[in-house]
Amino acid sequence: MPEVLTHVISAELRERFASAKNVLVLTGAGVSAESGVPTFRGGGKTAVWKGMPFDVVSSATMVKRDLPAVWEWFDYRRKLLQPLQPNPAHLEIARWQERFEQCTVFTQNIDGLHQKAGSRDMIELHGSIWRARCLTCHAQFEILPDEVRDDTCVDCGDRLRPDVVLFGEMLPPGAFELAADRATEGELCFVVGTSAIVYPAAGLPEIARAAGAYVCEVNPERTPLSGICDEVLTGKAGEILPLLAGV
Ligand code: BJW
Repeated sequence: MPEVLTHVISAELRERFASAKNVLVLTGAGVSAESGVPTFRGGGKTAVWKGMPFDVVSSATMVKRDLPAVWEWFDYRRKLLQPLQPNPAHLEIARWQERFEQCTVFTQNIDGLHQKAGSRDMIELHGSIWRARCLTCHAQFEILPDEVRDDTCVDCGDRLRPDVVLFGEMLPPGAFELAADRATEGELCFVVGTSAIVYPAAGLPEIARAAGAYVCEVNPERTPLSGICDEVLTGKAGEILPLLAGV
């Protein structure tokens, strides 16, 4: 027998969604879980690499100590990501960008699946696994699927590293400032598939709420942000977000 969906979207959220002009969406690893991308803190292949917890291998210290090991870890993950496709949650968010006057998507994800679903003008808070960056001149280079990536910068000759924000590193210059500005402008803020423990990204819904946005969390589990949300929709993003399509 097919599973009966019991998610209840309140009349208030329906009304706000129907009339909204400026919508914010903060996404995390959970939005890609139904596409087959492991989350960080729910177990799976992203949590440990060759015996090292991800916050050790994905760290600024490791880039200094052993850059080839960092590349090996990111090359491995890019290969796993390459065939994966956006799921109904990514597709619904991309449709919101067509529907609303302004819909800003802040993502902590580096997998590129929002863009594959058609999202545009993303604020990529933690960078992209599909780019490399020069250690010295910071020039950025796209890494195409199936491409043998370069190790050195064609501009200055120094070594390249993944263009991803690792633990202990600052976000890309201006990214958080832009995100925080946008967060103050939204009427409705969705927080989708993030454990909301990594800052400063997890601070964006708090900024939005303080500025008057109605904040709605979509997650199978409660998070430290659940308590400040106006509405918590408990379940998978790929099942819940499409329920708003007809609103
Ligand atoms: C579903 C689902 C489905 C499952 N549908 N949902 C204050 C105190 C202490 C430390 C700090 C602090 N402020 C800042 C820091 C340091 C640190 C930090 O926040 N640490 C905390 C852990 C405490 N922050 C930083 O280092 C940041 N930089 C910074 O602050 O610079 C200034 C500074 C410099 C030096 C020192 C101190 C400050 C940068 C953070 C960059 C994070 N980078 C990573 C790794 C990227 C590289 C890689 O991929 O390897 O980014 S960490 C990892 O966590 C990744 C993610 O983007 C990020 C967030 O995780 P996310 O997306 O929330 O995933 P999960 O797995 O945690 O959660 C998945 C959720 O989905 C769960 O809730 C599930 O229930 C749910 N779910 N299926 C919907 N179908």
